[in-house]
Amino acid sequence: MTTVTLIGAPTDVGASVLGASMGPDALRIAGIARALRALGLEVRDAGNLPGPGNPQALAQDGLRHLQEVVQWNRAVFGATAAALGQGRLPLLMGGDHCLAIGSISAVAAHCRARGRRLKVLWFDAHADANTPGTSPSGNLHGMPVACLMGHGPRTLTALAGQPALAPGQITQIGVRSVDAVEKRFVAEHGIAVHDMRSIDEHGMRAVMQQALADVDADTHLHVSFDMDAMDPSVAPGVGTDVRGGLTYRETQLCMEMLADCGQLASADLVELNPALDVRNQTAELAVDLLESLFGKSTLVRAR
Ligand code: NNH
Ligand code: MN
Ligand code: MN
Ligand code: MN
Repeated sequence: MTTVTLIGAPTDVGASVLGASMGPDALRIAGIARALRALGLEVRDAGNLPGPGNPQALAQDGLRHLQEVVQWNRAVFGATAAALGQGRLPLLMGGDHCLAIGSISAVAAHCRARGRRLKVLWFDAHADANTPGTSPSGNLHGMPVACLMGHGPRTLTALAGQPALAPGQITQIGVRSVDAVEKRFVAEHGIAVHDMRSIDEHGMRAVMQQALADVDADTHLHVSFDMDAMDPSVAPGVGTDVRGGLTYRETQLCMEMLADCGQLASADLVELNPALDVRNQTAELAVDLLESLFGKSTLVRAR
């Protein structure tokens, strides 16, 4: 049986807009634990990690709140490693997307120690591949992909001792906003990006088949889900919305295909911003998607 540990990381220190710090409680209020238990999973809510407040300071050397981001990511790294060490599936409830540096670094170290292949599926409107030198904002939630590949401040790139990911280990889905210089990083590293145009042209089924083509029985699959991947008409509770995003059904199909592949072993649900939401609908949507990700299906499925 899959056992899940919910890890709350209530912070927005990596973002420009305040409010993602309320994400974990919005997910709890939307019934995340109850919904997963109803699917037969054993769920433990580890509560919220402690960490520093948001100093709302200006960028220094191209980075905002580096110290605070490092502290939060050390906490996330520790909690993620602990859950994995207990044979449980860590589900990080963010918080902004800078926290994926900590969760995925822990996952990478875990996989390295066990000789397992790691594959990350990154759902996002953004590529999150800025570096301190290219970021227009200095916000670290725009840099986790570069950091995980070894480009960024050492305190973040070396969380797991060495870069967590090679470019071939990550596939991005839903991208539609990439900064000018960030585009070069994506191209030069050959990151697999299924942007919205590619989803329009090929359809989500084909895109997901391609994204999962190299996932086998030895693969640890990590899903990092930024709620702004979805269209703002269905997911208004995010800090940096970009029109033209994933529809409800496109996203559900992704989750259903991920459940069918059977290799999910860790996940992040980030960038949910209750301060900008309408009646908690984006949190409820997130719970809906997580149910599908963890195997809820309309009909009995022949596997
Ligand atoms: N690319 C912009 C930046 O680096 C925006 C990033 N915002 C996100 N990323 N929400 O997922 O600041
Ligand atoms: Mn993101
Ligand atoms: Mn984003
Ligand atoms: Mn490189």
